[in-house]
Amino acid sequence: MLALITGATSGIGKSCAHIFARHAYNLVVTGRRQDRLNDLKKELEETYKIKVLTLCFDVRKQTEVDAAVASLLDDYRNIDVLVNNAGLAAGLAPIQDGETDDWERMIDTNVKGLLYMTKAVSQLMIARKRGHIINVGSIAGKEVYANGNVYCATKHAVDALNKGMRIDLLPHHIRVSAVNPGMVETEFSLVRFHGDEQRAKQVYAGIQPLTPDDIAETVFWIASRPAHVNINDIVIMPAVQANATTVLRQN
Ligand code: NDP
Ligand code: 8X3
Repeated sequence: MLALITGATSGIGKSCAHIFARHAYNLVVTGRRQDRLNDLKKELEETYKIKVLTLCFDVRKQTEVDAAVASLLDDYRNIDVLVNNAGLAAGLAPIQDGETDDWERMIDTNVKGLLYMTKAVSQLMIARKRGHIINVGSIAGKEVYANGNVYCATKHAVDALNKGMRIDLLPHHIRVSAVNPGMVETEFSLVRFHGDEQRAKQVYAGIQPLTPDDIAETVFWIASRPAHVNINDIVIMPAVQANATTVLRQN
């Protein structure tokens, strides 16, 4: 079995790579940081005795996405599971003050990048009449919170695309699922706050957030259901988070 995981250099994607490898999947792992991809390949191949191919590209650039997928040879074209995970939030500001560069990064990565990956990989899946696409959405795709405007919009788009893909790919025997997490401690907040470590730390102060492994286990569980079962959509939250904005903190 073979899984392609986008955004495997950190956080949820990296944890997904570990859990699929532990279950004897061979992997294609992607991201923009080749050094991290190299380290991950070495670690996974040594630990789990599987095969790992790294593809370093930016999901925002369709030519890079298409070239990366076209470069897959032989068995690496037989992708059983695509985890559309690469994504980010950039900024947390009222709409009138938002940085347009942040907006473009989020829209280009979370929506257009996911679309480019899906188009390229689903064509390989269609040829084999099998496959499973698992989209990493967010609680921000189910609810809108103050200052989350554009990030929430991109994740609402992922929610809609998850539903649309499931309809369009049904005749081709391709399953489509989504995992929508609440707060997970990764590099997410560091990226959102443009490298401000203090501000990123505050997001998780006084709570036990989800771990990337919590999400990866859910992704793998979805991928490992029997062939006649599809998990459409899961929302997974820390026990101390009731919805996007209601969080029980201990001071
Ligand atoms: P991280 O910042 O830890 O990981 C993000 C990953 O996405 C990295 O591997 C990064 O790789 C990759 N990535 C970002 N932009 C690009 C790009 N343009 N091209 C290719 N790869 C890219 O965050 P998380 O693990 O938390 O985020 C993973 C997903 O989970 C995202 O879609 C996020 O929206 C979602 N999510 C996160 C939550 C959280 O609280 N952490 C909650 C709900 C959803 P590189 O920089 O090497 O390119
Ligand atoms: C990440 C979780 O609550 O910051 O998608 O939107 S949240």
